[in-house]
Amino acid sequence: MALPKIAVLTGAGISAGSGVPTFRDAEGSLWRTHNPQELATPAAFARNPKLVWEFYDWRRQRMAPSKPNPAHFTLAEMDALLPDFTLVTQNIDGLHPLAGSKRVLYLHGDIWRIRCTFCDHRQVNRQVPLAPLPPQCPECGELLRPDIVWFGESLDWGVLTAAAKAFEEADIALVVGTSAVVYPAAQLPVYTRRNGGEIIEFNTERTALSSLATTHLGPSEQMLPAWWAAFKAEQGIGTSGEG
Ligand code: BJW
Ligand code: ZN
Repeated sequence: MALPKIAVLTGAGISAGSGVPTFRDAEGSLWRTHNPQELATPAAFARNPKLVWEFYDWRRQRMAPSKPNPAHFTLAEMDALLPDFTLVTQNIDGLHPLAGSKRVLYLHGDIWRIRCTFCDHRQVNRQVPLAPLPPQCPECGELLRPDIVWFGESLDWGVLTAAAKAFEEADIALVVGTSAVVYPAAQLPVYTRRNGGEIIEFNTERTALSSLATTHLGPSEQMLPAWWAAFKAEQGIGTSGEG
């Protein structure tokens, strides 16, 4: 029997166990204290690039010491062992590659990448804190911006298409640590369900997708490794004499 095809959508909750704050759930999560309309939109950046950069520089400083947790490492192992596996993340924190995931589709970009608002200049930049703010393009002198997707901006079309295809074809969609309120990301697991596949949700709370899920499991740093161990045993992955 061929192994089931698995597609995974991760959100901020998978990194909660690594100390990275989420956006919407708990008291003190980011959007409770910071108005996204003032900080995570192209209009906000046009109005006050220094303020927006200070917000992202502060978040980079908070994220820099974070380490992947067992949920990130589990997904890296799945990437290595499963022939038909796609990891799609909304996260910009860089913890999936740090855990060893090789094939990752980044829907909302990467906070450790910076790009020019005018020319094609792009750079990987891990400097914390970043100075001076706002940074300027070394090639044309215009403003640099975080290489992330703000509200009202389009996602990369190639990335989104590849993600949609993976979820359409998947037998199992794992939905890990996302409130599933931001589109188009939240739509992806719906494709799996529509095509007869199942959704397994890992979240500490119920979400907009819970009613479509066949199974709901708790905190991802505990329950994802547990689910994967059971799945491997059931499928005979990693046992001697496997075919
Ligand atoms: C745990 C846990 C533990 C805790 N274990 N779990 C259709 C309908 C309505 C609106 C729209 C629509 N289509 C488009 C829109 C507009 C908009 C949108 O979706 N708005 C909604 C808010 C309504 N979408 C867009 O603008 C997108 N662009 C777009 O569609 O382009 C086309 C277009 C162009 C022009 C006009 C219209 C359309 C772009 C969206 C970009 C999102 N960007 C952000 C910011 C990135 C940069 C930054 O970080 O600053 O991405 S927003 C923010 O939310 C971030 C996240 O990736 C994203 C998703 O959040 P996530 O990951 O789900 O986090 P939380 O905090 O919400 O949830 C955490 C969960 O974890 C909770 O459920 C906890 O319970 C759980 N949890 N601990 C497991 N231990
Ligand atoms: Zn430039």
